[in-house]
Amino acid sequence: MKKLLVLLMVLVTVAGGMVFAAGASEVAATGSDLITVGYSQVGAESDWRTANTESFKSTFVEANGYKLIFDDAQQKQENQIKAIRNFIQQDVDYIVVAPVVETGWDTVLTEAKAAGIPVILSDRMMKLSDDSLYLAWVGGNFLKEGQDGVSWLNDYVKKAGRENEDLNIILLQGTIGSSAQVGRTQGITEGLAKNPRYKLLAKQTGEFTQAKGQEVMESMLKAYSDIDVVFAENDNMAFGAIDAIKAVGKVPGKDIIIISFDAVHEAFNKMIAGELNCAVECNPLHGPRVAEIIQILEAGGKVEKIMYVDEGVFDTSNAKEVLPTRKY
Ligand code: GYE
Repeated sequence: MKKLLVLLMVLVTVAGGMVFAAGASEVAATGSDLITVGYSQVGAESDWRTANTESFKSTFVEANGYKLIFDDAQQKQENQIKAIRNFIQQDVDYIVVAPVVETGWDTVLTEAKAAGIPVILSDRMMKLSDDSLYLAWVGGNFLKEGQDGVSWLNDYVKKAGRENEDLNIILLQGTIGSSAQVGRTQGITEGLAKNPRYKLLAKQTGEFTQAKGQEVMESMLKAYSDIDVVFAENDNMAFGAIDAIKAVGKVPGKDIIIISFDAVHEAFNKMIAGELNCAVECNPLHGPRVAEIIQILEAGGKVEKIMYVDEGVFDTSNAKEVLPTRKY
């Protein structure tokens, strides 16, 4: 029999600025006492997603007192709904969901509630008719990320002395209806609208994938001859856009300014190479954060309903020095 000593302070602050309230307790973990967690993952569409999956798989291991049932929904909501129903059938202790889109979850979460299984949301948010259908959410502040991207552009324009220039802008969006897309698009478009010099030529989804990002950028380059700035709602779409820009003989990072979101390892390499100008951070390492929530609940404690992770902004000026410290 193995005992896991879990010491929880009255107030524990964990990385990312989340604050929990809890009491001190001891959780016994034996073969049969493992906490079973079903994780419904969106898919494997990006480097961010791969890092997120790895974070859950390396956290929810037997040595830490867990049995993880992992399901990859391949970016399809119907697969996620099936997975959640499966978790309910298997009577897991906790259901964790990274929802592909915001809407359409009321029925299945009502089923989880009726079965008495707590639901924790991670990464993207849901829009529900009844917020008691989930216990807590932890993830990035997508609206703020979008705003931060525009602030970076504002600073760049000032420093480069381009204030009196009209700038033609393209927005490559993520999966339409996902809270990462909704928040970032809102932050970006509202921010751009404040400056009459910014002309948003077009916005279109690249589904958060490199291949689609490249394809959409190719068609944008055909439709518009004078693109100055590209916002890509994740790094992988920016990588695709970089390839498309090179293919028409333009220099990414110089002829066309590129701003992306996530700040994965490869984004730093691209910033060091001068091909990507700015990467707004979105931290995918939610495994330990969700585990912390579960441990507090197991100890009879309470957690905040909404927990945002602190995130930064990186660009070509600091990429080289920051890269060695990056964990994803
Ligand atoms: O930006 C993207 C991924 O939901 C924050 O999903 C996440 C987004 C992330 O595919 O790379």
